[in-house]
Amino acid sequence: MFLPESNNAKMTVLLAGVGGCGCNTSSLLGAEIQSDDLTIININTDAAALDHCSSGDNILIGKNLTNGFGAGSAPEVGLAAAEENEKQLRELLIGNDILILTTGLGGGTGTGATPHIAKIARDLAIPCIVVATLPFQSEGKMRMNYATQGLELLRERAHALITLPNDNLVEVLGETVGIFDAFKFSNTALKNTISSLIDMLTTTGFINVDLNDFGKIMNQKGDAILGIGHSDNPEGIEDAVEQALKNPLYKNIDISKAQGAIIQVNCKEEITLAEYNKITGLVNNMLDEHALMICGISKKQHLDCYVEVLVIGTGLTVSESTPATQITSDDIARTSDNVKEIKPQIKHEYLNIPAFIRNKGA
Ligand SMILES: Nc1nc2c(ncn2[C@@H]2O[C@H](COP(=O)(O)OP(=O)(O)OP(=O)(O)O)[C@@H](O)[C@H]2O)c(=O)[nH]1
Ligand SMILES: [Mg+2]
Repeated sequence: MFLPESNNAKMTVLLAGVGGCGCNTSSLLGAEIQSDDLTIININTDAAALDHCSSGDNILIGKNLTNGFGAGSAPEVGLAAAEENEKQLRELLIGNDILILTTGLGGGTGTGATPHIAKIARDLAIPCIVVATLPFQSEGKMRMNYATQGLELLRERAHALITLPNDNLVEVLGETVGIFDAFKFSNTALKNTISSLIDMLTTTGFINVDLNDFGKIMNQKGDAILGIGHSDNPEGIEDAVEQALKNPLYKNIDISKAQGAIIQVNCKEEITLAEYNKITGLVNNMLDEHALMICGISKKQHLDCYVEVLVIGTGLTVSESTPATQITSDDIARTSDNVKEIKPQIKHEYLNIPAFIRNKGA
């Protein structure tokens, strides 16, 4: 049960990247967001990969077990590594209102250690949200099997599980996309998703989505998905809602089946009541009449568009093996719009190379 402990209006968030992919994401986020309410840590069994994280605090797990050379694609080694450092991990978690774990499922460290860290959070009654990528089918059956096993454990232990299948990314981008571009795109999508989540949790808006609200929605059983839409002008509000509700990365999922939804509206300048009602009304019309819906709005001067609409749908079933349905060129354009250009924030080119390729010595 997701039961917030804190009485503070603001929440302290601990973001932990686990394994190569996870640390890539946490590192990217650390370079972008500075907030007193946010702590970022990079957790890995791979000492060399940790050395290249440009932000956040590094935690090397399983040093006695792996000598700092990684978990060698074995989730049981990732789990044992987390167990080796359990005391330290527990101490890091204590005192935070919410934990966000980000990882790439399919390898050793992320797949093995992330469910264990989620378990520690559950023992400590700290609400835990996991944002995870699923491997490409082309990475082989074994990686997908590991990922599926990791997902099962995370479904039991995390309060909310947001998955981003890597295969959907390539379909969205087209078959000819370069592998590095596909990963950059996916890392940006991951980063934007988590960054919006953190913003929503740590910024006090006019109508505030607080941890209690968040908890009610997150307690819906099943998977969660998150969609973001933008508009540069008042006329584009409907399109922004549509973008958020029809995120092509989740094309197998019908958001109208969500049992709970959080809608967060961010605006650069004050929007009208009619515009706010239009946004919430459009989402409401899409959902089942029994779905629980919570809305919030914040004014954000740094926003680079007129309005940003964020929708988290919960109580859904994400089928990782369902083949993708056809998507249109409109969907592709929308997704490219959603994912803003990656700014050159990372000092090391090294981090632009996907972790699991780097680990193969590329
Ligand atoms: N989107 C995205 N996915 C990645 C990236 N790096 C790895 N992945 C995915 O994440 C899965 C796990 O890879 P890693 O994160 O390198 O594995 P790990 O958790 O460090 O595990 P070990 O290296 O075996 O200890 C891979 O099978 C890929 O599908 C990345 O930069 N972006
Ligand atoms: Mg690794």
